[in-house]
Amino acid sequence: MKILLYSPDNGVTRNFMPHLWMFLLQSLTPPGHEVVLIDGNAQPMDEAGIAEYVRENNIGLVGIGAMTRMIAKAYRMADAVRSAGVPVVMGGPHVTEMPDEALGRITGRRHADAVALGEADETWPKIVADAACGQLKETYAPVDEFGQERKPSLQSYPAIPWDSIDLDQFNVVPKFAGPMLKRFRGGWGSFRVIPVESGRGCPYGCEFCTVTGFFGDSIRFRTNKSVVDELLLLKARAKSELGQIAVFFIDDNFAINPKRTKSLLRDIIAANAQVYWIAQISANLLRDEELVELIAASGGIWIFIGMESIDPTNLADVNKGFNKPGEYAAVLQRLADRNVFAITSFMFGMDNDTVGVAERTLEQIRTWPAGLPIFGLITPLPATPLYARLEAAGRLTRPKHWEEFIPFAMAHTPLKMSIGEAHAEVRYGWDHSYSPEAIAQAVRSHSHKELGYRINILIARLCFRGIYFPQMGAMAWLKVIGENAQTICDMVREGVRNWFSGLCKQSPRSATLRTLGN
Ligand code: B12
Ligand code: SF4
Repeated sequence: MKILLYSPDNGVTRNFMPHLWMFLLQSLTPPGHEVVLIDGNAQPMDEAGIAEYVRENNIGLVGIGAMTRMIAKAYRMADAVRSAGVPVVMGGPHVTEMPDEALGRITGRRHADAVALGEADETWPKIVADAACGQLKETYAPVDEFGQERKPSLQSYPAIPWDSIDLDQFNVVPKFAGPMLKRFRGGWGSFRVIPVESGRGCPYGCEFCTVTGFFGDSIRFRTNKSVVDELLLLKARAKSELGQIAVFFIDDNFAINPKRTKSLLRDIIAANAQVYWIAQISANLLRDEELVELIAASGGIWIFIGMESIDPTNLADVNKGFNKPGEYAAVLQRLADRNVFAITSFMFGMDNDTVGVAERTLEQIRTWPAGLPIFGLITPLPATPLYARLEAAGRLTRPKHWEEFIPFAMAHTPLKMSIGEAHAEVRYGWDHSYSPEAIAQAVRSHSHKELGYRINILIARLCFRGIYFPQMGAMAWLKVIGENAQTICDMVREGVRNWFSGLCKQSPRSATLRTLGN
């Protein structure tokens, strides 16, 4: 049987990396079946397009996975596939929380023939076998023989064949520039961000987050060896293609067990498996100097930190009191001292937020080493404690906000400001962090560092700007480049000057211009 795994886009931003579940399920598919992957972010497709694709390619089963914000598109695509006579199985966080919606038990509008609840590592082979003999069941749940939920162990994690998977659709280097860039400093003919997981689960239970409910508070890890082998495979592929890869460790909290994280990072260094990597780590765990040293030495370049708010009352309200705003500056300085930078994520519209929260937050941010601040709105995702609290209080204004996804729009009324005011705060945060002046200032603030680090900050800021300001397509990019021409030209001039004067001495970690460990 030929199986298509499809991940929808959200129509607003392009993900900079593919979703891991597709590669994982592909690797877990029993022999005898062919699996093709399409990520809507890389290969935009509409309903007619997917129907035509499944017909022309003789697809026998389509698997669709989606987060809540992509679910409306996922359902439309599923409807189109089913109209073409091909069965659909859906999985992922949204349908796990709302299986009846996908199966049409509430509205009568059915979108999926089957849903895979929770982690599907162990149920996927069964789903494929049932589909192959035309006996798909409605629901597949990861349970043991007594009907108790079973979380898959990651000890026997499958080897994802990164050396042979077709990754063309995930290369962010434009086709025309590839051949030329292959010869540039260790090879930049391709650049891909690849998702890798080293563990699952987070026990912290923040009120707005689905992770503790979905993956559970039991934390599971892969063996160090299997992670190291995966990095070596990826590194070898990038080298053979004269390209680059960066790895996003998608663990919810990569350092949730600092002892284990340190041992993994030591093993990565010992095996010369360093690649540039990004991970999510909560601020409280970054107090540990040794951990931060190892992060830098093993290739860590960006750490995503869910700061959420600079107001301890807000943090306590959402059960994230372990975040201490008073220590944010020290944590970020500790990282920046080792040339590791932070993606700092904030949510506005929290219960103690009042008008002016964005400027108050920016005042703090301006005192920190410049990184990548991002701003969103607190969103009640289905099955979270936050959703239940707001529903009980009658505060949900769009209880089924996912039926009509609107980016950066509240789905409930904040307590101390209006919905419109919360939206304006988010806009203020983005406007004042991603204007050409703000980008130039962020780059300048690192002028004591090598050029490579500043190029890293510049490119990252230009890309992240697109999370809020629509930036899809060549024209949008040309406009952004034009607006930031001064900063870009300054850096090009400096690079050319350095090159001519032979002063371009790069440290082993110089951010964007060298290949790690080659
Ligand atoms: C990496 C990540 C990202 C990456 C990008 C996603 C990517 N390309 O991988 C970035 C940082 C960009 C990101 C952004 C966002 N994310 Co995010 N992200 C994650 C994270 C940490 C890991 C995802 C992952 O790969 N997990 C590992 C894989 C193996 O698990 P999985 O995807 O769930 O797949 C398993 C099962 O669900 C199932 N399955 C999944 N799909 C399918 C499909 C089929 C057919 C089947 C059978 C089974 C199946 O099988 C898999 C194996 O067991 C998750 C949390 C988490 N731990 O999952 C949050 C998470 C998915 N993100 C979340 C959110 C809310 C967001 C944002 C909206 C945040 C924001 N406010 O901006 C944005 C939206 C981005 C967008 N595209 O529009 C939520 C989604 C909740 C929900 N109900 O939708 C999660 C769960 C975290 C949370 N806080 O609750 N995210
Ligand atoms: S620390 Fe992060 S992953 Fe863990 S529950 Fe809180 S928001 Fe979710």
